[in-house]
Amino acid sequence: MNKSKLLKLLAMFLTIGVVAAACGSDSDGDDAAPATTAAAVAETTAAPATTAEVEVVAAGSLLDTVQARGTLNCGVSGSAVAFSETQADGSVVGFDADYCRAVAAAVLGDANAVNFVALTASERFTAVQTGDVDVLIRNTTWTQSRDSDVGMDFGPTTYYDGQQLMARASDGFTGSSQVSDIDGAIVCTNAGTTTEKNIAEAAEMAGADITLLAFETSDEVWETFIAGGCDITTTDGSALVGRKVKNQPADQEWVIFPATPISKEPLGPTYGQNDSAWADAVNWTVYAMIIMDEYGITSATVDSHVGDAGEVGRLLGGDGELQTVMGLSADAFYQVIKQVGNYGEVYDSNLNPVGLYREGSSNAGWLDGGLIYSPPAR
Ligand SMILES: N[C@@H](CCC(=O)N[C@@H](CS)C(=O)NCC(=O)O)C(=O)O
Repeated sequence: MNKSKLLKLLAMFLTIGVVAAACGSDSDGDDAAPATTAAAVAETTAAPATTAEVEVVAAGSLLDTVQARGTLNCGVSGSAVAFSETQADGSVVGFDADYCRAVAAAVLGDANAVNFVALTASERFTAVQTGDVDVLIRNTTWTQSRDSDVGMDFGPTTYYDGQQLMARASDGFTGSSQVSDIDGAIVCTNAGTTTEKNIAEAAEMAGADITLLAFETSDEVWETFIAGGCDITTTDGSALVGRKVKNQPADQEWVIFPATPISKEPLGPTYGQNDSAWADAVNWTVYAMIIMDEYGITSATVDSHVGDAGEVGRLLGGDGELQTVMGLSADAFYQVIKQVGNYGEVYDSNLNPVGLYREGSSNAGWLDGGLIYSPPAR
């Protein structure tokens, strides 16, 4: 090994040491320390390899690791109604869970090759940093600090959400209530979330003096709210809708407000930063599902579109396909649509049952006035 290579490797190990120390000082899940994977550092520091040096500097993308392992480790909530709910048999169902399956179908050809890892909000980023999960698909909001300081990269937004509040109608709240109306209230939420920070800031700006109780698990939040230990609970609007459907006791009436959410919560997949091949695989899985939604091609009809001309044909593995150059099989996205479905199928099957519909919402396709949009497959 020549001297310059030795110095570069030394620099790589020093960088990893700094990262590890920074991780140790993390006390707040939402402000977790920067994560830099060994692979990413190696990629940025490695000099052109000669044959003799290959084994020393070889460090590939997580894509290679996942394909060699044959299973995708996917971080989810496990208790997010309609997004990721762990069942009695250990399986996980929901919108987020289906995106885990979609990535497994694209990368491994098998939507069932997923090891679901249930994580609380404050555990989630550390699980990515330590490599416990390959991708996190857990009601996670894309924010500036998570994208930079926390060391994550974010894939396409799969659900445009916003934070709202929920209270009992018997306490005088209605769907038109505002944050200024919660003065003196005890508010429950989850630790390590954007929610916790947004409500503290919104209440202060609205001149409402609140007591904020932050719990590690969502179940604790809901048990406390139902028992009357807090007047208000607050989180992503989709979670409030799901919990109202699932947990509202017969003798209580819960109301959600304000009508316009207090924040933007774009939710989608996230993974460790600086691994472009892995990011591309995850991102284009989502984009392929969005494009097939635009064309109205579903799991039931996809077989009759293999061999189509243009974008559809390319995405399904035909002439001009671009999947193999990404390290995927030519039919990777055919497998996604066949085994899991397009964006709309996954949305409707998981979210319509709790009363969340795309029509008229930001989650409609761009041709229908929504924000769901993909770059072209070309
Ligand atoms: N999107 C927010 C909040 C994410 C979050 O953890 N929300 C909790 C509170 S709703 C959750 O998903 N819980 C699962 C549930 O609803 O039980 C973030 O990324 O910080």
